[in-house]
Amino acid sequence: MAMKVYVNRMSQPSRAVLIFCKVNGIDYEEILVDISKHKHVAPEYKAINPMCQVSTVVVDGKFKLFESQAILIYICCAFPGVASHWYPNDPFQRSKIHSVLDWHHSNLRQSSGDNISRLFV
Ligand SMILES: N[C@@H](CCC(=O)N[C@@H](CS)C(=O)NCC(=O)O)C(=O)O
Repeated sequence: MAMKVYVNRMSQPSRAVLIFCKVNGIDYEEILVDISKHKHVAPEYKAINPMCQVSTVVVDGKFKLFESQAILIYICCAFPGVASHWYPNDPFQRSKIHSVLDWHHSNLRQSSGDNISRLFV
């Protein structure tokens, strides 16, 4: 069963997950969460992501994961086809990846905002 990827392409974290899947040949099913129609706050979506944000992945209908960076790391670890340079085993190299991911979240993401639903009010 392909991993279900709940996204909205207006969202940078969504695009990061989608692009990473495409670049690495991951088999996935893209499911649009239509924020313009407030689908991200619908009970069905809230059941898989209580934060009501995109992106989220669901694997085998059971494993649910939100937060794009956690998803990217999960994909690196769970899919053997992902080249090791994306998430090296070496703790020194890996810590550099975490450092950049944390920096991105605390800096670039901060200024880009996380509430795109305001565009539709
Ligand atoms: N830290 C989260 C941020 C996710 C996020 O900010 N998603 C935004 C879109 S970019 C969202 O779903 N916003 C819902 C809303 O606009 O109410 C992640 O990296 O996955």
